[in-house]
This record gives sequence, structure tokens and C-alpha cells, in this order.
Amino acid sequence: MIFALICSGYSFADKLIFKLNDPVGDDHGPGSYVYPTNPVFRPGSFDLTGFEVYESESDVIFNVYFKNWFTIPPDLQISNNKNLKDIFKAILFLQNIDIYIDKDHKYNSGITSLIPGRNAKVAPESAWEQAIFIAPQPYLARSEMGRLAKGMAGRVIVPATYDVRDNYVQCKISKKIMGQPTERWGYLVFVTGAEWETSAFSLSNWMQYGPSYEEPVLNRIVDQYPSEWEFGGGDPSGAVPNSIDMFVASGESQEKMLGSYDPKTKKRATLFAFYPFSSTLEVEKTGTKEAFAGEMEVVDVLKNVVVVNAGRGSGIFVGKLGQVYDGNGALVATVIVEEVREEVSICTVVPMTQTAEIVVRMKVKFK
Ligand SMILES: [Ca+2]
Repeated sequence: MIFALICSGYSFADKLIFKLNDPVGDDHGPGSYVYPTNPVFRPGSFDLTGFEVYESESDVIFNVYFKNWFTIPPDLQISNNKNLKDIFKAILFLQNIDIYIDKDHKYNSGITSLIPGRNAKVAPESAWEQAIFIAPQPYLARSEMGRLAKGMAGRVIVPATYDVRDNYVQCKISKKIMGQPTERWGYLVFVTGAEWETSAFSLSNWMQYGPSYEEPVLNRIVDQYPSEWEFGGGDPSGAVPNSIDMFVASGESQEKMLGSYDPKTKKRATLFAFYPFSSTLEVEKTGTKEAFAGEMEVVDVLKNVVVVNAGRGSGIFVGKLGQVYDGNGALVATVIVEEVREEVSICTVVPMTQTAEIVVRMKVKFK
């Protein structure tokens, strides 16, 4: 035990805050993604298996585990220099790791977009305050953040150094920057393919994918078909997310979450953070009527989106929580109002609260 602790580089003062495991073999995004065909993309090298957060007196420490050992860059594979090979044995070369932290778990408080090019958005209940972008080329990543994502660059830490050991990456960030982790913190963590060169504005991409196309900050785009250097298994809509594997809360489905994009309307997938200490969502009271009480009905359901027959004039407001009940009066899920229209309101299901499928005509109670 002592030996293991020393070898893995921990001091005894480091305290585990939590650990989350991820299934092996789900390095396929929404279910269909395949690796590029070049053999440097070793099977399992994008397969997340675990995420740990530790704290020491001065730092917050993040460990991200993968199924397979990191690939040695192709130039070094043909080198006979053993010393050089040993030095570069542990290197992050093909993967970007994004860690977004929702620190207050407050509805719509924080940023709901991701670093450009990830091609997904964050649900308002998981809006984040600070992110860590672990990149193979940190200096280039920083300048690209400044060029393509000025608005959020100040909230994204791109660590200049991190350790790559065996099958995990460890990065330590000072508490002076991160603050003290609390039980309210939620985490959205996923891996994308790392691009080595900056992208230039590409008219062909813009024409193919439409005006919502974003120049990526050093991540690979998932294509319809795999090629030597690009992932495949997406579709030609330009709406597919570029995450290959992602951590989700227990009971949630990565495939469902990453698959919640719409190729027709080009609506991006909505991602939710996981909250290891099941902190409760805080909702600002922004409505006009204090005590809106009513029993409404589900009139339509699509994935995690629920339409309820309460529109303007009913007193309902964005951010309000409602409970969905089945015919026997059993609680099925909690929903949150996203948008109020004339006759109906659009709600999304609060993750981790759904116990059964929501169907039309189920009752929704707003307190
Ligand atoms: Ca995995």
C-alpha cells in the first residue's frame, strides 16, 4: 500500500474528494463513432475509465484515466534512441481533455457554451464557472483560445504542465486559482481528438455546415466516414458533437446525451454535468407570481424535452420546477421550464430525477 502510494506520486496529505468510473468500450460518442484509421490511434486510447479529484493544502488535483496507454508520436516510433523513447513514453499527443466545473449549481448561472469546436452546449442547470483544457500544445491552445474564444478565455485554464503516467493524466491547479472544491461542484469531462495545427476559417466548412459552424480550438471534427486522421461515424449535418468519450452521472446515458442533437434543425446536443454529492439545483425566482399552483398535463415528449399545456398567462416562468406523475400518482421525474410560449411551455428533465419514461397525458404539478 505504501509502495503504491509513493509510486503513484501522491503525498499522504492528498485527500481524495471523489472518484467516478466510466465503462470500458464506450469510446464511440453517441454510439456510432470510430477511430481514424492510422495505427497511432490505438484502440482504447480515447476510452475514459475513471476520473478522480484530490485536494492538497494548496492544490486541486485531477486524474483522468484511459483504458489504453498513450501512443508514442509517429516520428519517435521509428527512432532507435531508447533514451528519447523513454522520455517521450508518457506524452499526451492525440487527446484533448476538457473539464468544465459548475461551481454553484444554480440555474442559468455561468457559461452554457463549450470551447469552440466541441460542437455541443451545456444545459442551463450545468452552466459552468471555470474550465480546464488539458492540451498537447498548451501554449498554442492558449493563443487559440485568445483568438477564437476571447469571451471565455479568462475562465479556461490551460495548464502549461501536467503529468502523464501509465494510463492517466494528472494535473494540479492551485487553489488560489480554482478555489476550494465544495459539494455543490459539478463536473463535465470529455475527450476529443487533438489537432496539431490551428484551423483557418474554411469557406468549404462554412458552406457545408452552415453559419453555425465554429472554428475548432485544436480539436478534430468527427466526419461521416473515418479517414487516416479523422474520426468517422458522424453525419454530414455538421451538428454532431466531437466528444469521443464522456463521463455521465449514474443512470444517465452518454449515448443519449451526445445523441441529443438534431441534424435537421442543427440543434446541438445538450450536455449535463455530474454532481458527485447530489447537490440540489438552485433556481432563481424570476417569475411574476409567487405562488403559481396548478396541475398541468404533458402534451408532447421528445427525448429529455417535455411540452406542458401551461402557457403565458398561467403564471409559469422560466426556471420553475415541476414534478411529473404517472397515472398512479408515482413521481416520475422533475422538469424545469426552459421556455414559455403562448399555449405551452417547453421543459427539460432534470437529470438523475427520472425513474420511468414520461408519456403524454402524465400530470405535471408546479408548486
Ligand atoms: Ca469509457
